[in-house]
Amino acid sequence: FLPDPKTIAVVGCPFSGGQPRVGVDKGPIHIVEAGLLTQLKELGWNVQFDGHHQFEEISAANDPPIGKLKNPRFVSKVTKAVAQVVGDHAKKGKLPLTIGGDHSLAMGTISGTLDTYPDACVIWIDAHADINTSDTTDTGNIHGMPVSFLLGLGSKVPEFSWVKSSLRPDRIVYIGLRDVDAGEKRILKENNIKAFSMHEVDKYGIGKVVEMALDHVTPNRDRPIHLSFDVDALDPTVAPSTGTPVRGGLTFREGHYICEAIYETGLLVALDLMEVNPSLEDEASVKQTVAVGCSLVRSALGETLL
Ligand code: 4U7
Ligand code: MN
Ligand code: MN
Ligand code: MN
Repeated sequence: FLPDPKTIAVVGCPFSGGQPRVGVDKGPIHIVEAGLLTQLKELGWNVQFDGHHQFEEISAANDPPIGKLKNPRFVSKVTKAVAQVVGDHAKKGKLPLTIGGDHSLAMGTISGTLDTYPDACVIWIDAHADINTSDTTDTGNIHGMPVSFLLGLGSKVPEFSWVKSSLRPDRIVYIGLRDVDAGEKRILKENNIKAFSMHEVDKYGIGKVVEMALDHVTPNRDRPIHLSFDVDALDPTVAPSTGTPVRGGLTFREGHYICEAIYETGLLVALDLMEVNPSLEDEASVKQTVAVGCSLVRSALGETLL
């Protein structure tokens, strides 16, 4: 889908308004400082980086909850702007790489992708399903809800009416799930959404799981793929510095295998790397998590072992 010469447009999103823990906004800054842009150039890509995304803060005082949703105006404003930026890059034939920041940003990135490629499919790598609706959420944290907005589920929240809610439930697939709320389990079942939890990863192995996931969303291997990777999909021993760690996650290799296999399809049109929080855990853990984030991205963009 991408014209030559191939260009990555890096969108750094220092945003944490979709969840309560400070520091996830520093994720993109650390990842870029670790040398990701040079590493991608070494893989043969043109790399465009216009600086980290700038946005005006809306203070909590001016942003009271709407229903249960926390910071709704701030999240809506930032993710809407990100949708515009990602969509503009994609329409110019570039591959947007969005570095978060919290996962509410995917409401924006995937809206931008769907605006450009209406038949795109989504591969969502995460410990969590992020499919709570404005009705089912217990926490009110919008990083746990982007998928429901993209599918158009739950009570409508006018603030988010701009979100592309045209994603079909059979065009998204999950890998890595292990902490799914009761309400989310119901939503997944009711909508027949395909999910490979850690149970299926253990049972079939990651190679078979990725093949089955691709068979589900793009049986003929012809649909554009948006890969949204939450670093908390990895086991906390591999990626400790993240806001909602859950034990029993993907190994280093399983995470990289997913990225490598998706690159090999030649169908990848957009990539998110989310939820790296450099203010959590000790310095060595931060370094490790940032380095793993960079190497996942390199794998998704063509780095091979041989
Ligand atoms: B992440 C949670 F309740 N389900 O809704 C919620 F467990 O982007 C967690 O995947 C959401 O890190 C995690 O708040 C969002 C909770
Ligand atoms: Mn998660
Ligand atoms: Mn997530
Ligand atoms: Mn998280």
